[in-house]
Amino acid sequence: MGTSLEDVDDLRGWLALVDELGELTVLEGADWDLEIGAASEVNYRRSRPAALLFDRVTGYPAGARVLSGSMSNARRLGVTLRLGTDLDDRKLVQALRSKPNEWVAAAPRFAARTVDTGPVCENIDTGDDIDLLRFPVPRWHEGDGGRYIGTGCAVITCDPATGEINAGAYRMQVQDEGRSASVNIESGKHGAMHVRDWFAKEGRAPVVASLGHDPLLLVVAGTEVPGGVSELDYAGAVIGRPVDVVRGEVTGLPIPATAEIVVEGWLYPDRTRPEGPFGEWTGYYSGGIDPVLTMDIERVYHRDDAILLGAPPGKPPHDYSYMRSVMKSAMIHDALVATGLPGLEGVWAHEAGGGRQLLAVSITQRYAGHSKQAGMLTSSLPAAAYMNKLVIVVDDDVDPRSLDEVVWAMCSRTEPGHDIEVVRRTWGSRVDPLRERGAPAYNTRAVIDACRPFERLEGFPVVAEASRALCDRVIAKWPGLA
Ligand SMILES: Cc1cc2nc3c(=O)[nH]c(=O)nc-3n(C[C@H](O)[C@H](O)[C@H](O)COP(=O)(O)O)c2cc1C
Ligand SMILES: [Mn+2]
Repeated sequence: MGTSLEDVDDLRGWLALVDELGELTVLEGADWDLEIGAASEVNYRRSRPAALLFDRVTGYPAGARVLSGSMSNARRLGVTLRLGTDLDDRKLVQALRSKPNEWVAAAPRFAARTVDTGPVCENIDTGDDIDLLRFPVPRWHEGDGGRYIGTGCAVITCDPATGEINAGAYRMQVQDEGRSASVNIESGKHGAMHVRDWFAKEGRAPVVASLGHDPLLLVVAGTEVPGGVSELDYAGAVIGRPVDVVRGEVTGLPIPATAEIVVEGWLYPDRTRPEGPFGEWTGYYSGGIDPVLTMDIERVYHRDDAILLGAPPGKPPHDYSYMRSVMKSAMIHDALVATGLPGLEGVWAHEAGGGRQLLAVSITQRYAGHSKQAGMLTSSLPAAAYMNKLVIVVDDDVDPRSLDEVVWAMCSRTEPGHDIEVVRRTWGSRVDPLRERGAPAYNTRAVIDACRPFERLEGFPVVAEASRALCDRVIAKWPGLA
């Protein structure tokens, strides 16, 4: 006993603390083929999902493990963000207020620090020894086209001109019987721009991918940290000390020194493999099978008894939808504040929309047009633009986190004839179930003004619910009521 937040500097320290908090369940004897995935799904649909650590996976030695459900509640997400060991939903959201902007500002002071070696170097495989299937890589969903080693991963690239480092979670499917892995980077993502620039400059792109690590690395790689900020430095700002990295033997790219499993190699423009289908965060096998860039792997670094970090998406709620909702809500809130928009009260990125498609924003209206401005801004922010579908702007008496309240406001305050703005040919995705096969990845979105008309704020019908004072009076009279 006695692990504290300050002691957590890798996945093992994280697991020790989470175990002490009673938040970890170990499951033995699961098959990598579908059973790990289905058990994970059953788990995160419970009201109090645990973190699940799979050991003694069928056909694999004890110690070769897979973790899922790492951040599917407030307590474990709070631990991961080093914000506290006993946070609930409300306290976590409060503790996160203005943190994303602070972390962006602090990142340069916590730049990743190069060290000579680390636990990730305990084993380094090269040449014919490279075999990704030495790890118990799950086939997560019944309709998946293969085994995905990269779900909770961090794909590290650099800008060939500036050297700036990026880390993004881009799914990776095992290819060539374990010799290689495809890296599915959607266009417009920071990693995609690095790879494109390297192809133009040198004909190949250096890549490192961490496949098991402190779940904080998944948070920063898997959410929209602003461009120009290295996710590794941002993670340092979250922890309050720099992340230690060793330099890759082949590419020189930074490798988190305490990572569990890391692959290093190159992408080439003409080296692709058929990829997918995969059960996506939209809730569908929506990507189909497409050729995707596949890594030529030259090194596999792994700790003894390595742990793979899984984060399988699917129909929400899914493995990381809670994490995404909380983080996106905080990041979009901070990004809106940074635009100078007045009167912002709250933002919520709903899990039902995978944390992207359905955003609710509450404001105190200050002028005619304010509510539509808030909606249009939100929908276009770099923190929110990718695959957004609906932004619903509500007044400050409506809780943006409550779907019931948001829908009630929409039903009663939206005049569809002039309060729904449709914006076409916006930033969509290959995984959009509405996209026609082969069509470019645009989508269409709507900004819904569910605020009372500004010119009628005074005269608008009064909401029919008991006042706080009246409620307090009856509760004082019959305390058992509340
Ligand atoms: C578990 C997980 C899997 C993801 N898979 C992909 C993916 O396959 N392709 C992709 O482009 N984005 C994927 N994302 C979203 C990106 O990680 C996210 O947009 C992130 O901001 C990308 O980093 P970047 O902003 O530095 O490009 C995934 C996110 C998570 C959390
Ligand atoms: Mn980035």
